[in-house]
Amino acid sequence: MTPGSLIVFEGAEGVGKTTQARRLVAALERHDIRCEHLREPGGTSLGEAIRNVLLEPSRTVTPPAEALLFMASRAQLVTEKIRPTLSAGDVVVLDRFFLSTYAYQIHARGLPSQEVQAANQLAVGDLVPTITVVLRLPSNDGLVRAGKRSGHDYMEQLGDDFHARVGAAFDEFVTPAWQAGHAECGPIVSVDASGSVDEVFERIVHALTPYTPQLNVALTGALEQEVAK
Ligand code: T5A
Repeated sequence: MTPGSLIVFEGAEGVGKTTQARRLVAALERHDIRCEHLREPGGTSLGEAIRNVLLEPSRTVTPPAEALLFMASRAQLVTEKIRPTLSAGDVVVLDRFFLSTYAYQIHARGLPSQEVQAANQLAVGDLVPTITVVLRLPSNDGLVRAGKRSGHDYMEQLGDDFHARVGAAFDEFVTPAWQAGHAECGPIVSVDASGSVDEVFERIVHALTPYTPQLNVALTGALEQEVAK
């Protein structure tokens, strides 16, 4: 077991993961808790190069190659950034992790689950998130939020059926039955991502507190600051 905490944000496109991850990091840092905010794919020099290949709108990469590129980015990130940060007792706030692979490559692309999970295990070893927060919105609402920014990247333009399968996968991952069969994922909580950024943040803090006792003073302080605004 590593001494730090690994808090993962997951969910479909545009549900507000990055916005809330930044918010959480800022709240923890205000209480002198050292945090590293990382993203997948990316977060290392190799990972960012892979991200550029994967998200380039006109790219041609086969589904198995796509899965292995996500895994290569992950393996590098785990070794180069996540494990050292956790070993130092610090917090990693991670924008997407292997639940995204389960949703996009296994459920939506239809790649064989055992092979993909085995490759994922090669990338992460015995690393299990402290807690994964799945932000949930109807899939089109997230795509609309994401599309307002600057057009769609490769994965975002894959069509309604693909994104409906992604959304259905995340709906399944938050159920107790699914989690009982996937100990490698650690605990997963579902948070309603509708409403304002402040409202969603408050729900996230409440969802985190049972799993992050060492951060609760900071999290309670963040909520008090919210009320005082
Ligand atoms: N992928 C990834 C795989 O297929 N397999 C894998 O194993 C992994 C790891 C990564 C892509 O790769 C795929 C999944 C993805 O398709 P990405 O850009 O990292 O791409 O992930 P996205 O989900 O596409 O990231 P987005 O930035 O689009 O979405 P976020 O982070 O969920 O949303 P965020 O915070 O950027 O917000 C989107 C917009 O909504 C606004 C924000 O200001 C922003 O403009 N917003 C709100 N608006 C109203 N109310 C709120 N409460 C709002 N919160 C945020």
